[in-house]
Amino acid sequence: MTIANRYSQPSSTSPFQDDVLDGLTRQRKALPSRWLYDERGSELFEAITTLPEYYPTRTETGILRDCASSIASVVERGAALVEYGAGASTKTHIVLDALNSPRYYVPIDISGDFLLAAAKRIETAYPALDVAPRIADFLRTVSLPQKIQAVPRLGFFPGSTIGNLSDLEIHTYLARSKASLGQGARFLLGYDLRKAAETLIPAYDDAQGVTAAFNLNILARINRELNADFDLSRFRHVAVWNESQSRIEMHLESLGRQTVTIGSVKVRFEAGETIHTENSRKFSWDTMRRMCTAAGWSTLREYTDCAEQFAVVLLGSDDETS
Ligand code: AVI
Repeated sequence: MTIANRYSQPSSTSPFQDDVLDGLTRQRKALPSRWLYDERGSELFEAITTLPEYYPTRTETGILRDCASSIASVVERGAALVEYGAGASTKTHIVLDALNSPRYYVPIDISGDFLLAAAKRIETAYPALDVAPRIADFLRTVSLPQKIQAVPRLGFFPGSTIGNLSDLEIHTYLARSKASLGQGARFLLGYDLRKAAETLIPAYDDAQGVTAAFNLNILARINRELNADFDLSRFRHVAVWNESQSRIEMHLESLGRQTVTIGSVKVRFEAGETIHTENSRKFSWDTMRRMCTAAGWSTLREYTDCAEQFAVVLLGSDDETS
């Protein structure tokens, strides 16, 4: 057995294992948030979206309902909707229902089973639509079906998932999606706005403990998939508002000094030491406008709810105006 440090990692065999061993042997322990979403994590996230404290999902859905016809009015008839994420949610239906005879639906997701099941549901609900799912990590370059280049294209990235990305990831994603959607494309982006910590903290640390279970589930996943022995009762979920970075951070705090074994590696925790598991960034209108502009998109329309909690923006090519 070895006590792990950044330079003594055994050769590992999967991206998950690489990330876990790398992240837990850093001085400030951290895990990439994408590993929160195994089957159980995805179920728990679905449950989070219906919590009374978690305003983003219902607020964005309300904005899309209210603004669907305005959005549809700037997308030509017979368009392709390209959704980044598995889709088939209420939000997808709102946009598809509002568009004028949409022709193609291209959902993109890394999780093949989830994607294909979601695509099937859309195919059943919209028999006239040509559904062409792409199994891919949309943070990398995705090749879109050639046939959609002949029709108007609308990219769709709802859910404020953009807030889970770093500046560099956002820039790369927005620039790549612009290049692959092609000239004249439109893009519909949902992101969360800055607001008081009194609203944000309960949204990420709810009374029923669903977000805590979602966060702690990553330790259960490490136990199961990497032969580890995390005692989940010796960690607690913490949500912190980081004002200077404008983000909610999720952490798992060690409730005492302890050593955890992951495969053949031992990892030590001091009491109070945390594993940083997720950033959820909250943007000002200006910050997001700047990021979109830097990636070659112009802001055509901006929509929000009456409490200005959440934003949906419609982007176009930088040489367009509405
Ligand atoms: C998926 N993502 C947009 C969620 C968020 O709000 O950042 C993930 C989440 N984490 C805790 N609650 C929800």
